[in-house]
Amino acid sequence: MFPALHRTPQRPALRFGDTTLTYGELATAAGALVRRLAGVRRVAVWATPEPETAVAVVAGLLAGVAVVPVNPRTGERELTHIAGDSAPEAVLAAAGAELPAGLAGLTRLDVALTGDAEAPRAAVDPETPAFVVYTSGTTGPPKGVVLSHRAVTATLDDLAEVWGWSDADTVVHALPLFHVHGLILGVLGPLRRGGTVRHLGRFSPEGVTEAFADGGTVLFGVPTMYHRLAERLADDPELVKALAGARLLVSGSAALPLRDHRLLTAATGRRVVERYGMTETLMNTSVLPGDPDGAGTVGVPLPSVRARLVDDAGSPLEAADAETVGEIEVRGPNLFSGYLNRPDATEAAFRDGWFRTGDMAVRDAAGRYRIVGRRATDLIKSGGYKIGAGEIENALLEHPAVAEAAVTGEPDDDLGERIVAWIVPAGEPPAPQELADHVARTLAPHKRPRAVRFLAELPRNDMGKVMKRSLGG
Ligand code: MLC
Ligand code: AMP
Repeated sequence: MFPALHRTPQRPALRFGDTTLTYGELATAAGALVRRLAGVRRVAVWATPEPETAVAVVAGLLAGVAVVPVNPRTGERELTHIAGDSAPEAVLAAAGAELPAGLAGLTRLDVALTGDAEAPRAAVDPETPAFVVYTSGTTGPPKGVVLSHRAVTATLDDLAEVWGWSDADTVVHALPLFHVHGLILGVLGPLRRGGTVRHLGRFSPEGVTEAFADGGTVLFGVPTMYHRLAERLADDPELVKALAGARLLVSGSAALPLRDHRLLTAATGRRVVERYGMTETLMNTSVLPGDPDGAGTVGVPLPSVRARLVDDAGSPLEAADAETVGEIEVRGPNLFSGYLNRPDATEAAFRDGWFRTGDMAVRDAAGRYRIVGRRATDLIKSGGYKIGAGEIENALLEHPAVAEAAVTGEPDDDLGERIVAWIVPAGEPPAPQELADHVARTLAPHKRPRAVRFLAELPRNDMGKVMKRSLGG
């Protein structure tokens, strides 16, 4: 997975704030943990935006132990579910990190940034699970997506080919390290190439400017981040200079609106390259850098990925007219191995060996896909996070002041979509902030409603089903 650990020990691998680790230092720090992981099958990683997370994940992969990255802000209920479902034998966390009660039963292994052990050189079987990453569905608690070493290396090598990604690149980002985008693309990607990761800790236009003034070459971000950069360009010549000097600007996890594409290109002369992926599939398509007509599309399938559009009956649509809408289905070595403990859900996700993404798209004559919507209205993309309406509704219904709840996503310039809770109160309406805090505490802060609207009753059809479209969802 990481040839540079042994090949170029002097080169910088990780830079988080003032902390830098070379490949040699990463190898010895991870090597020390590998020894302690003997006999472990699955390990949770307390995924703070710190170098310890990268060391812990590298150690897990070298040891052939499946890593379950945990959002350190996960609320009680979600954490109980993740820990119970994935049943890790141990948790890796930076020394001194305070862990919540939900992880208290696990053996704790402290991660240090120094060590004295050689990293193992033996190859891990490609079908070995590398990760279990939790992702929301329309209903129920999040599902654990099992990703093999094969899927991870296939996707990273495809991206390297298409983007000309090499050991000369320093990838700058501020993405969370418990999802595919920030962890697999943003940390493992540079490490597989032998280049450098520069993590900003938290996103800010100033941080981006500084990182590019100091050797950054590639920027990864979700559309919310690019939107915030776009809004700043008119008054910030240093930011313009930083982005204009980047080798590659990549956006993904949600659609980057054309308006932001245009603002960024007009100010910097650079085109933002969009790629399209999913936790279950890793990366499927990318705009080719240099394609002058790629904005507004997610580009073409990656070299080892096959993609198609199908109609409602599952029949392939051959049209390349940029008009005929179908669901995207994909197959290739990038695909996950299944949902953990959910053979039913795994089976339902495939049709004849093709993975059904749920994303609706058109294809143009050049083979580029343009996403036009989603099959499920109950999935919300906010800030690049996928969030199921059902899990938020269930959490809201547990609040004593809530009699009925429905959750929708509304367009939002900054977040893409914002979560709106429609509430029939049980008596005196609660303060909106109280409901937001309740969801943040139970599930996670990014799942909290950004607006709460009170109703006397929810609009329902004859079957009693809430008509979300009449709520605007
Ligand atoms: C706010 N906070 C609360 C709270 N309200 N905490 C507890 N209770 C409450 N009620 C805290 C937050 O934790 C956070 O803390 C701060 O307040 C601000 O939070 P926020 O308002 O949610 O941040 P926001 O501005 O909305 O964040 C925007 C963002 C973020 C872009 C930075 O959405 C983000 O990082 N998105 C990336 C998502 C991502 O990586 N998706 C990839 C999925 S993989 P503090 O301390 O931070 O201030 C995938 C596949 C693919 O999709 O294709 O890539
Ligand atoms: P997740 O399940 O969090 O991995 O999110 C995957 C979903 O994000 C996909 O099914 C798409 O709906 C969406 N997505 C990812 N990248 C893009 C993109 N570039 N444009 C539009 N949607 C995207």
